[in-house]
Amino acid sequence: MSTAGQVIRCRAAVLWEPKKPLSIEEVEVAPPKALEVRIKIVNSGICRSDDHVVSGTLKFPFPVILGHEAAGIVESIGEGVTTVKPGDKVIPLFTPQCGKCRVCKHPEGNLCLKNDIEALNGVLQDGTSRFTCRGQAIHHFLGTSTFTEFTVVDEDSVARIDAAAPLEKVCLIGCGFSTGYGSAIRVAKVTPGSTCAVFGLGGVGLSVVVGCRAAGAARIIGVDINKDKFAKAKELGATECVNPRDFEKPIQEVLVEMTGGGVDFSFEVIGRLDTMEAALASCHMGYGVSVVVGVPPGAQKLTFDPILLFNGRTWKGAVFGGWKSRDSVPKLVSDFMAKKFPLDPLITHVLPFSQINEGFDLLRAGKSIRTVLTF
Ligand code: CND
Ligand code: ZN
Ligand code: ZN
Repeated sequence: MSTAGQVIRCRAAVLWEPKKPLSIEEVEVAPPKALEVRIKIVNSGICRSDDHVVSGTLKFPFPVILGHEAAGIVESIGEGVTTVKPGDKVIPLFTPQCGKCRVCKHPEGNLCLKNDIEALNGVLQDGTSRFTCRGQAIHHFLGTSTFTEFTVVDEDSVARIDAAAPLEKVCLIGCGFSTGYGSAIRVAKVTPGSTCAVFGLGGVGLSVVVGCRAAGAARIIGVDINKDKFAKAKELGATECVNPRDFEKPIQEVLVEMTGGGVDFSFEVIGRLDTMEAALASCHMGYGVSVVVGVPPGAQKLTFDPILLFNGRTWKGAVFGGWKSRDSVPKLVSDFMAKKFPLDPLITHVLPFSQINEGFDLLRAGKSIRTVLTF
């Protein structure tokens, strides 16, 4: 029986307040309004950005349904929706692409002005929520909210993908893989023969490694305080790995020595101020480029020596690997299916949705790269 036009009651993981476990609750999901799409989530990965909200590092309104790295099937569409239809396989997009704003029209920009990444209001574009639980409205997360059996997103926050795509794998294209890979090939524009340093070898950092290798980097140096991450980094293309805790001197000095002056490209894929500065200082003067990929901890400011920039280094950053989301996600899915890059090595755990808190614990303990939840 069709559920279109009706409120759906289903399970969702609600975070009522920071620093608490997620709570699996029965929620009501309202039908999509005009230019909105209701999606049945099939698989969702757990990304560190979700945990940043749980830990309080990323300030967000509560209660909220987190999750922003998923794949699913369209259940129903609101009035005026033309780009997806019920039954389509889709990936929700935490960076929308309206196609009309100044950023969308700029050839390089991807942070569409319809995004909720800057304001963190926790609502859809019309300013309201489609979720309620125990009589209370629940916030959306970055226009996606994928830790739920059903979600509602704006039409410009969803991409239709190949009907043959394996959702349990391509869900990583919704965030981790695309963010890392794009940071290397689109944002830094890594060049053949270059030397790269990747700070943080989680799901996103390892995807930066994959991107550096695809771009033809000759040396890719992985940097992590958890040496258990090194084997996988090497499998994916890192030529060497270093643990800052093995050295007396700051890691930037180690990298400058290892590379005879500094790397061509560095990436901070952790979300810490000290490693952002270390990554910048690891770049060669005159031309080095450093990319901030890790989410900056809320309400903290950086002080650093501007001579680092004056001497010709470039410091930049981007969300979602700089990809224009609706244009790029279907192509990335096709590229995966054409075996242009792997996703399997990033998936270390698969758990039923009901064990979502276990998935978060694995991430916090440094034991998982990506846990994929099955609904
Ligand atoms: P994950 O936690 O899996 O990886 C981080 C890695 O950093 C781990 O392997 C840690 O051991 C390592 N680490 C921690 N502290 C240090 C340190 N001081 N020095 C060296 N290594 C350290 O996280 P993830 O890969 O899922 O995400 C990484 C970051 O990317 C995180 O901040 C997340 O919020 C962010 C991100 C950004 C975007 C975007 O659009 N730019 C999208 N999603 C996630
Ligand atoms: Zn993410
Ligand atoms: Zn736009």
